[in-house]
Amino acid sequence: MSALEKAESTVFVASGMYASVAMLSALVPAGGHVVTTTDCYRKTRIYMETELPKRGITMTVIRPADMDALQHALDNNNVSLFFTETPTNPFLRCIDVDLVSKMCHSKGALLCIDSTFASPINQKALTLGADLVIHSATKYIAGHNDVIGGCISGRDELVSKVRIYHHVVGGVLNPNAAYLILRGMKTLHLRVQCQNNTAMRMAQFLEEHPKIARVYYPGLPSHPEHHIAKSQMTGFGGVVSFEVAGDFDATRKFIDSVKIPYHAPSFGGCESIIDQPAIMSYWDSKEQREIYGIKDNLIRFSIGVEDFEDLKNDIVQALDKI
Ligand SMILES: *Cc1c(COP(=O)(O)O)cnc(C)c1O
Ligand SMILES: *[C@@H]1O[C@H](CO)[C@@H](O)[C@H](O)[C@H]1NC(C)=O
Ligand SMILES: CC(=O)N[C@H]1CO[C@H](CO)[C@@H](O)[C@@H]1O
Repeated sequence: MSALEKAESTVFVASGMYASVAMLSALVPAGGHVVTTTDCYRKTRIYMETELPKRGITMTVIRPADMDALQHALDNNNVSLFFTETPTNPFLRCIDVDLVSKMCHSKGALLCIDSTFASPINQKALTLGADLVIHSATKYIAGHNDVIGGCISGRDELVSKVRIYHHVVGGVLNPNAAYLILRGMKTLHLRVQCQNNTAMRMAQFLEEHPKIARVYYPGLPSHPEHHIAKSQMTGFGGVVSFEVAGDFDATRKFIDSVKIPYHAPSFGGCESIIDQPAIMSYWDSKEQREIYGIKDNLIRFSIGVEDFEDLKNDIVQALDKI
């Protein structure tokens, strides 16, 4: 992992979520201030909103492209850390890592990138200026939808602080998970290359389809941060989000009609996975859906290693049903 991310040091832990928690616990002092973005893995945001205040840590949440808001937060607070995904979940927004690292460093703040959506094959955030990179190894790294794990990479001085916290608290990766991750990583470059290619073709195909209202994929020129993605990524990954031209029920019918992808809330594995966030990861909170722009017709499609034509034909027959 250190070789892939060009890091001095890496610590593997029990899950991606725990990697974030351990990093925040070890590196953000009581009374510190953190900045994060609106579009992100929901549990990370819930953790930051509900747990960090207990240690007197305050937070600014910015829109992914709002660099003025980041500068404002840095100018008006003693910011310890900017923690963001790029690409983000579920809209695949991209943050200019080189730019934000310079902004953070000039104010003495650390930059931690959750690079799970990119995988270390498509993006090496440390070489772009980040201080730390986090992955949910549950996704591309292990790549088989059968194991949970996470890791944190960066300079030894920073990763050591996380390791010391981790050795006290637990959250240890179990040996079988470690074995499955090592085994999965042998094909990481092959899987991601295939997923890059199939997802790009799928995004282009969906964007042209009359029953699709909108496609979110950083490889498409229509994506708001396509220029950033092109400059800092070598591929755009396997997740394509899109909105079906229809209401909640049409979208549910579409999801129920696809035959190849599993219905589940993860991504990055060999099997394609499809999910309707309105009734899965965001089912419990209509208010949150509205705040974060999660519409009833939004679909998150994680492309596996199946043949493009098989997946396309499956999508076509499911769209024909609505
Ligand atoms: C899945 C995910 C996590 C959490 O990882 P787990 O391994 O499921 O705990 C954190 N960040 C992102 C971006 C994720 O996709
Ligand atoms: C900012 O916070 C750091 C700890 O993260 C602390 O060492 C430093 O003294 C603080 N600076 C100011 C100006 O309060
Ligand atoms: C690193 C990598 O495998 N990148 C590939 C991702 O997919 C695109 C095609 O869409 C290739 O051009 C990249 O080489």
